[in-house]
Amino acid sequence: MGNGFGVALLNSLGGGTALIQNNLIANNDFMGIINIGHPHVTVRNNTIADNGFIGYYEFVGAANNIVENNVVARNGFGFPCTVCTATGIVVGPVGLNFISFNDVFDNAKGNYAQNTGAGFIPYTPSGPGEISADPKFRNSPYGDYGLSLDSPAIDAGTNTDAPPRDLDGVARPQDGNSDGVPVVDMGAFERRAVN
Ligand SMILES: [Ca+2]
Repeated sequence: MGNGFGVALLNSLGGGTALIQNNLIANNDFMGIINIGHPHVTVRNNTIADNGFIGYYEFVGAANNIVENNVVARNGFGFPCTVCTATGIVVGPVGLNFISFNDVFDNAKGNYAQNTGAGFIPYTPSGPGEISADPKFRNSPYGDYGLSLDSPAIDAGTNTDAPPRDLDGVARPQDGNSDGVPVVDMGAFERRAVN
């Protein structure tokens, strides 16, 4: 937190893969996650919020990436960008990604776009489960990005491939909405079941 970038992937893994999960990436001056040139990256169960510029940004060569179970909220209020049409999730020129089960909300310039290299164009994520609703962090001004009891991100992710514990070590999934079915929450923090 409080850096220029949260996570930067700069084409250093060659043909390998990368996994970014269970991170709180907040209040950085610039991008939350910047991915220049990496295919086969998985971005899962991160809370990416209140960063000055774009929450998740891809550029040339980045494709076939999985972006799921994240909260991407309130990014882009600290950096002027007249050509940007989104500051939530911006995919690269190829745009072949698997984007599903994210809460992408209230990003300054818009939630989704594709950067073709020549400019930003509209982008609609392919996957199911995308929502755009206030994630209702418990107390984000004081750094608490856990979910309030009435957060729409609770039990709204996918259990498939979700990490077995959250950033605080809480076991996933928990039945956070008391409907009898434990489902993973979006973001880095899993709300404990009441009972
Ligand atoms: Ca849950």
